Amino acid sequence: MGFSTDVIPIGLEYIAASIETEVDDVHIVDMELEEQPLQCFLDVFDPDLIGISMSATDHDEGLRLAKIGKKSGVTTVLGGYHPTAIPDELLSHPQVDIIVRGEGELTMKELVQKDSPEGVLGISYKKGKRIIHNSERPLIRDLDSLPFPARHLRTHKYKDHMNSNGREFDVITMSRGCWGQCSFCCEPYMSKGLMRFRSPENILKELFEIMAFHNEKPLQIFVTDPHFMGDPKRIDHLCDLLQKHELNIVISVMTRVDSITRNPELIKKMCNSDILSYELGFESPNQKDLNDVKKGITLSMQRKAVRILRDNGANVSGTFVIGLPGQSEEEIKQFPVYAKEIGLMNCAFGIVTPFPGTEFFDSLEKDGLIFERDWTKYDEMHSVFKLNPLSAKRLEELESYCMARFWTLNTFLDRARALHKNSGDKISLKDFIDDLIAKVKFARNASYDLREGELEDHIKAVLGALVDAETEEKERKICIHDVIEMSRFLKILGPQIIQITLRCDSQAVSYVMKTTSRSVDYKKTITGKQDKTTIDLDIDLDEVVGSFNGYSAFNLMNYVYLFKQARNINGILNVLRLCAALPIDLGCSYLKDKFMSD
Ligand code: B12
Repeated sequence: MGFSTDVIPIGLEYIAASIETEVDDVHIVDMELEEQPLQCFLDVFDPDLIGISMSATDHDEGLRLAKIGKKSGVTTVLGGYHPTAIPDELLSHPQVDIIVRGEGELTMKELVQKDSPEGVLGISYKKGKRIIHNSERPLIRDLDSLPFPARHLRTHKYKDHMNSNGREFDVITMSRGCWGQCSFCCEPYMSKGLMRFRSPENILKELFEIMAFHNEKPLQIFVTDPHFMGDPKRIDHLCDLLQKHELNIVISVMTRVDSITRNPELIKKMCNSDILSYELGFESPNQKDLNDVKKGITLSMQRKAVRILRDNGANVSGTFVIGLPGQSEEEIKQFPVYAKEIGLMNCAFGIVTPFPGTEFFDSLEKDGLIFERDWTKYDEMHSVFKLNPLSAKRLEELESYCMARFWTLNTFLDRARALHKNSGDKISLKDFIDDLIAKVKFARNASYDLREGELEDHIKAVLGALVDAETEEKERKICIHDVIEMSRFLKILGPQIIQITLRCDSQAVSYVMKTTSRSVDYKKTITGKQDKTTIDLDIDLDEVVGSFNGYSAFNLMNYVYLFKQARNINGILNVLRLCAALPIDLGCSYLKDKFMSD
């Protein structure tokens, strides 16, 4: 998910805020985005201590940074979910001095005050050759007592790459912990099932501070709480405050399915208070899986939750985990079918990952099933434990399959229709294409980075999924012109049969659309290509995914050899019509790109 949004280091900002008054100087260096090497910052700031925030995937990188720090004689401290789970393993590395287990604010403050780890609760450290684990620090009960995150120390502008809604982006933490006991989640060991809540007044105060930080510009704020609706009464009061102050902020949250089904009236109020995007953990369409992972929800709750959210005009996203013990290929292929059937508008499928410290890890470890010890592979995109009868490679391909089978053209249309239901307006062609391109960019960047060396097999799984989806979606086809405002587009384009072919090696899948000057008569997805067309575009996926120039350089149309592919003068005229028909700014930039580069 780090490919879809810049990750704002809010944990470090909390820690910086809590020690700011105790030390001469504190800086936050975001090594995800920074172009300078760490050594430059060590040379300039000359720190006594560096603290490194780590998840499992940061294991190697965190140790690399600690090594650089240690070489400069700096005390190194690691914190976050991963170090909390495996303090002994990390302390076995000579470059690591101290681990902060659990929440860091009070522990770090006491550490810098005392200038020694001895007796500081929540710390593990080395004394000679021995590793000492101090007792646990109780969880922070009064979250209102914490200073707000030190946003003023930011040196980057963070963006949500999936939303081009023109709003600036930020994150906020309104509660901590989750009382769920899902066996694969890190929260049970991090928060011991204890939820803590900030008061709505304290949250509002921070929202005002965030608005001032962004110079009162319209904002989109993501709430980091794993279970936003843990205390519905407080949320109800927060909604009163949000409505009273009419802040220009749209809010995205993560919560549990059962909190939605238990509080349908509150959902209505939340949506009316601009809490509009909801991410829910669905995990599986099989009750047995839900029971096995102690999810504590039922399939009918899943369905009901989606309906409540859609009825209130919310954007509803779901996450699923594939590869739980006992799942077969055929079962996994049904995950995206179910996700579409219950009406999810956004969906991600991850490979179930036994993070150390979780109950799931312990049970697989006991049975000797974990074969991968490279923690950087613990990213929910790689298979790390034995799963009969599926191979690790096939499971990883199935992850791509599920994503592709969910994200069909029909899904984009359904989500556009649902999001515009309340206003009654159709979505503009430009907004529709922007949404589509954002998702294609995300898929491309994530695949290029994480599926290196195996891209071809993944692309083939994707092409297979698109054709399988066609069969299953036949009954619930949505008319493009009913959802997208395209009367001008169709008038200029006129009657055409457009074929867009995606190919990899000898495998090809084509989208075929027949238009008149007023409607899109049909759209279908076929294996291979059909002969009778007026506009024929070929996209070589290997070429698209393989040429990587960073986030911004990707322009889908660079790879569509529109004009080169036109077979005769009529073909060229039809392509010209297509470019002219596209929304003015899109059409112009495509044409400009083509003529400038050819
Ligand atoms: C919000 C969230 C996200 C957001 C982040 C939004 C943002 N900040 O901009 C998004 C959706 C982008 C995201 C993405 C991912 N996430 Co996430 N995410 C979370 C979540 C729900 C809350 C984390 C949070 O912000 N907490 C609030 C802040 C204040 O707390 P904090 O960061 O933990 O910091 C505190 C302590 O940890 C500690 N601390 C942290 N760092 C340091 C450093 C030092 C020096 C010290 C002393 C202390 C310390 O002190 C801080 C203050 O108390 C957790 C937990 C959960 N239940 O799901 C998962 C979680 C952290 N994510 C996880 C994962 C796997 C991912 C992804 C890999 C998912 C994916 N497959 O793409 C990506 C990774 C992205 C990346 N490049 O890092 C795992 C990590 C597991 C692990 N052991 O490593 C978690 C634990 C979920 C889980 N499976 O249980 N995530």
